[in-house]
Formats: sequence, structure tokens, C-alpha cells
Amino acid sequence: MGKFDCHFKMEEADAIAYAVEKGFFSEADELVCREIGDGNINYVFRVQNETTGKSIIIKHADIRIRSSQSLADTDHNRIEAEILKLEGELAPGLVPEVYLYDAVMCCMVMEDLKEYQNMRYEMIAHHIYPTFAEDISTFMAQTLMLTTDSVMEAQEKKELVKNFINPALCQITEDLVYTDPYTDCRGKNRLNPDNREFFERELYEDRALRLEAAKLKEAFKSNAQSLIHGDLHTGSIFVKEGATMVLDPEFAFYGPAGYDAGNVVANLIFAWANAEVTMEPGAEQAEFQGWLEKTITEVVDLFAIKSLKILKEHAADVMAQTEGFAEWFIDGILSDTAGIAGLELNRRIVGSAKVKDIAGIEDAEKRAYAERICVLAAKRFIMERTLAYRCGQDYIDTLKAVRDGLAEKERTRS
Ligand code: SR1
Ligand code: MG
Repeated sequence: MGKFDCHFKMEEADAIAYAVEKGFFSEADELVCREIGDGNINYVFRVQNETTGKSIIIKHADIRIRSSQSLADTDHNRIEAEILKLEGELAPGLVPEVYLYDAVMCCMVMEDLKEYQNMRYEMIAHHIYPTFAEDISTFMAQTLMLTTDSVMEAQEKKELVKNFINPALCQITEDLVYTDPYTDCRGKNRLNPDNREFFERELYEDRALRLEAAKLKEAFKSNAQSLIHGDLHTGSIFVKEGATMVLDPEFAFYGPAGYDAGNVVANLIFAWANAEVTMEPGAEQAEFQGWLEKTITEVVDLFAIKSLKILKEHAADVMAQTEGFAEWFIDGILSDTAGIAGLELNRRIVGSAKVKDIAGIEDAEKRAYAERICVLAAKRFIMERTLAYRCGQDYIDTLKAVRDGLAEKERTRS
């Protein structure tokens, strides 16, 4: 029996042996390997030939989830490899190439995006990426609209629903995004003590908010609308000047299209809130926040425009061609986008899976202030989603109104 004929959790030396065995390098190559993953689920090895610089990425799943060490089935690794290939066809140039998927070792070998940077860290460093809104809106419109019932042949779509059923990772989302922030019924939340009373009042005790979160959870579980990425935060996106790549679709399944758009919007808002409290007021802050405001606005608006165009041009279902249908369909997605942006903001603030943009703010008072901006804006996105937030500027108006309201409160208190 060969070394890789039976699954085990790989270490760096194993990844080198694996890369050679699978023919990516020869025995004679001088190879180095480093585990570079910082996500919650998988292990990510970069194997590189020191002489030529050639490198590959091996993304590997253990039977235990990396962050919690709880047991989980590894099918998400197959889903991720297959989704990346499919997304590569639907949105060419916006995902890395997958060279190989190995169902035994639960790993895939893929293109190394060495020239790219993780977008979350780039946002924390306050770097600007002017083409991001254009790129991500294309990615979302293409992957989400081309996989709807309106566009796809009915039987083919149902085959995809079957193939990408993802119970283990959907369970994580149902708990972390849709339940914990409103109940803490599993006792897993981690509240900043400086905001404990605020969170208890604004999240746990708000029954109207809980009802809206419950409605959104029902839609997440039952609305097989589009083949969604399922975890489209800035840590799943890599950027370089003029280009964007989307990675990590291990949470993919057929769900509400607004889930992806809402995640992008929320994570840009984390970057905005970070800049609000960590940058000195002045030209640099205005430039970075101004770019984020423009980007949030364009992400929403371009996503809607491009999605509508795809539906109008490609709807194959005769009923989906009915006048007014495409507009109604996009309207529902924009409502979900706002609701999910709110849910993602709340869960990253009070839940166990935090984001560095906020959790990494060193000054405790500033961190607490940024958290309050996010939660108060989030509540409005959730509560007003069916009537407002049909264009990107609406998000910015809310953000600024919340920020100014909080600042005014602080002023009158002091
Ligand atoms: C246990 S997984 C925690 C979070 O990390 C992933 O990136 C997803 O966002 C998930 O909710
Ligand atoms: Mg991930």
C-alpha cells in the first residue's frame, strides 16, 4: 500500500512527498514547504522548488475541523474542488486553477496565487483596489445568475442541487450566522465585556430582530436559488493591482443569492469601521473610506445591473421571460443582500468566528465603538430590508447616520 492510499492528516514533509508522488516535481528538486493556512477549516501547504521558484498549493482537509477540532465530514473538500472548476467556467479569470482533486487524501492541488494578497489584510493595511467592485460584481452576477432555475435547464439544475448538498458546513452557518447572535443558546458567543450590556439589549433582547433573523434562516435553509459561494468574506478573496481572485468555496451549496452579496458588503463595512477608528482624521482616511464607500455602492449597484442583464439575456424558462419577472427576482435578492449583510456583521462581532478588522483593533474603547457602529447599522439592514437598500448608497447613508448618531451621543455624555 502506498503512503497516500489511506487518509491521514498531512504535515509539511508529507505535502512535499505528495507533490512529488503526484508528478508536480521530481525527486531531484530542492523543495521547501510551509503551511500557510489561516482559515478555520483546512490546512494549506505551499510547496516550492527553491531553484526555479515554481510552486503549487495543496489544500488539505482533516477529519477534524482545524479551528474547533470537532469531527466533520470531509466532503466539503470535494465540493470546493468541483465548485472552483465550475466557477472557473462561469466566471473565467476570477478563480484559481485546480490541477488535481484527491478524494482519498481529501486534498486538491491548485494554482499558487503568489503575486496576490489576502484582501482582509490589505483592507487592514488600508490599501485601495480600484477594480474590486467591477471584478466581484462580475463574479457574483455570473456565478449566481447562470445557476438559477431561470437560466439553467430544470433537470441539470436539480442535479447540481443534489451534487452540492453540503450539510456539515451549512450547519456551521445555520448556527454561527443565523442562531447564536440572537440567542447564544449554545453558549459559544464571545462578547467584548465593554459592550456586554449593549449586545444583550440590542441583540439578545430584541424580539422583532430575532423574528427577522428567523425568517432569514428559513430562507437560507429552503431557498435553493443559486449555487452560492457560501463564505464570500474578504479573507476568501485575493487581490493584486487590477485583478481579483475568489477562493475557498467549501461552504458552497444551493442557497439564496443574496448570501454572497451580503457577505461582501458586510466585510467591506468592517474595513470601513476599522478605518473610522484606527486612522487619523485627514486626507488618507478620507481617501480610503471614500474608496470603500464608492466600492460598497458599486458592488450593490453593479451586481444588480449585471444580474438583471444576464437574466434578461439568458432566461430559458418561458415564465421567467415574463415582463417584470427579472426585476422582481433581483428585488428579492437585494432584500436578502441587506438582511444577510446585517447578519454577517452581527455574527462576526458577537460570535466565535471574529474578523481581524474589528477584533484586531488594539485600543479597547475604539474597538467597542467600531462594534457598536457595525451592530446598529446591521440592525437597520435587517429590519428595513424589504423596503430599503435597493441601491448601494442606502448602505452608506445608514452607516454615516449611525456613526454620526453615536458620535453625538458620546459628545453629549462627555
Ligand atoms: C468553524 S468555521 C467558522 C467560520 O469560518 C469560515 O470561514 C466561515 O465563515 C465559518 O462561519
Ligand atoms: Mg474559508
